Amino acid sequence: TSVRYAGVKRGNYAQLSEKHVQQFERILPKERVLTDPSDVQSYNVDWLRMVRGASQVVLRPKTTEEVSAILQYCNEECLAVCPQGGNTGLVGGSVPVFDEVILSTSLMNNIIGLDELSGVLTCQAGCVLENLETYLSERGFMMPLDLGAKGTCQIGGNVSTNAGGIRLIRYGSLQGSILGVEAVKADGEVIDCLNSLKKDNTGYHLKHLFIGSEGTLGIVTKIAVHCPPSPKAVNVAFLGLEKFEDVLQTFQNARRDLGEILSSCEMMDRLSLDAAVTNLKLKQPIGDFPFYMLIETSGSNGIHDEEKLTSFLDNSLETGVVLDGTVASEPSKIKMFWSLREGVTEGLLQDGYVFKYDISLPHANFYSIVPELQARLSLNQVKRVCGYGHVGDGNLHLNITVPQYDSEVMKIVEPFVFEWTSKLKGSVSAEHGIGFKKTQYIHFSKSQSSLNLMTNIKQLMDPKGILNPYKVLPADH
Ligand code: FAD
Ligand code: 2HG
Ligand code: ZN
Repeated sequence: TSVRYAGVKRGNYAQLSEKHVQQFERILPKERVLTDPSDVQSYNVDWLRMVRGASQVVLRPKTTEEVSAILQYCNEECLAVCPQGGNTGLVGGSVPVFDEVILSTSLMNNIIGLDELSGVLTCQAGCVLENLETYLSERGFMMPLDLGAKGTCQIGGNVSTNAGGIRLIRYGSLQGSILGVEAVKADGEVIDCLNSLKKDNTGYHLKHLFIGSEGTLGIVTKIAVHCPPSPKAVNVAFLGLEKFEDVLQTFQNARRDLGEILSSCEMMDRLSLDAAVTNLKLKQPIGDFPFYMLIETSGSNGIHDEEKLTSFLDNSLETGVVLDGTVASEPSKIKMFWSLREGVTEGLLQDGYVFKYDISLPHANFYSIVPELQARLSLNQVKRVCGYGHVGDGNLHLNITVPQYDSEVMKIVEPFVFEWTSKLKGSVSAEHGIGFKKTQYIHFSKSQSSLNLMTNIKQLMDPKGILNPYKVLPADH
């Protein structure tokens, strides 16, 4: 009964009993302890509907104190806990593997405040990213990150996965923008690193233990994030290109010609765009091309930005590096362009089963794995082999779709993709994390000594291993 996934065994944790539920109902009001299977079900399944847990209870705290009391009790009782934010994670980290208690942060959605002088926003971990964006835009600010899941993902989930997305090229990784974190350790102790200072070198930078550790070292309860002012002008160019070398050339030109106003540089191949256009019935803004790019500029002076963008586009078209293009400046058209890029993930899901890889590669080798895999896989085996992603940041999303899961395809693709990535000194997880699905591949991107240190840190912070077990660290560690 204890083996649900090949090779993964249930740890020696306590089984949930009536006594535990009663104690949870002392810590939280009854209606925030979900035990009815029909209420619990959706929390057990991930966004991709590819992994499924068997938890019997969902806890919905509203405060740090409640999270602390829950963890203290779970630690005493040796009950495993799976932290869950918006449940949009793509590596199976946000749902239980067996019967872990689910701790959902959805009701921890208070915005604490915005310091309009420094641009620092402080809020609880369960705030939905898009709601923060709306709150900020009403006050002349914006979030330094944006991703397709913004309507559902929560800032605590973003911090815990160190989410990347489409603005990273301009505003950098969350490791830079998150100034402070409050988190609860496995034993219930509240770690207050909720600084809102840009500069603070007083000892170890402990917030980084929680940024990107996917709920294995603590539960993030509050964050302070440094927010840039809203741009006065935004333009998005949607471009069609002949070959990948032209994509790279255009990226270089954009960096040089657009300089500080470049705020996004994304690419999609034809099959990726087709997943959004055909499967989601979206309108394609330009004709068919082997490659597409979205280039966004944001700045403080519209005339200046347009001048730069026009000269960049004129150049690109004159030299033939870009074959066709269209520019949007009105919010509705900008949104329409982005919905094509952001719809790819959902579009691909409609093909059937998706083999999903999120890899960092040197720019020169960014796309070559896509034609390589297209050659290795025949079209009767798969529906689609496509690549898209954050080309400006060297992050490729390689996706292979099949009508249903196929072990023959799997054998061709894995470990090939990981070996290819490792040989090029890339990363086997650029932004989605390791979660449950990638633990056995972490060594392709982490040395043995690094893995040992990770294990030591885990042991120190969560000696009973109750926080998000079976995730991030490989089973033999
Ligand atoms: P969840 O999925 O609920 O959890 C993710 C992980 O964090 C889990 O391991 C969970 O246990 C842990 N966790 C969640 N909240 C907490 C907390 N408060 N404390 C401790 N641990 C916690 N990701 C990118 O990086 N870039 C993208 O561009 C991007 N685009 C996406 C587009 C779509 C359409 C979808 C579906 C996903 C996309 N993702 C992307 C992946 C996902 O949205 C991000 O990983 C996001 O940050 C997850 O946030 P969440 O609130 O949904 O977290
Ligand atoms: C994106 O950039 C997300 O759209 C999802 O990171 C990538 O689904 C994917 O492969
Ligand atoms: Zn991405």
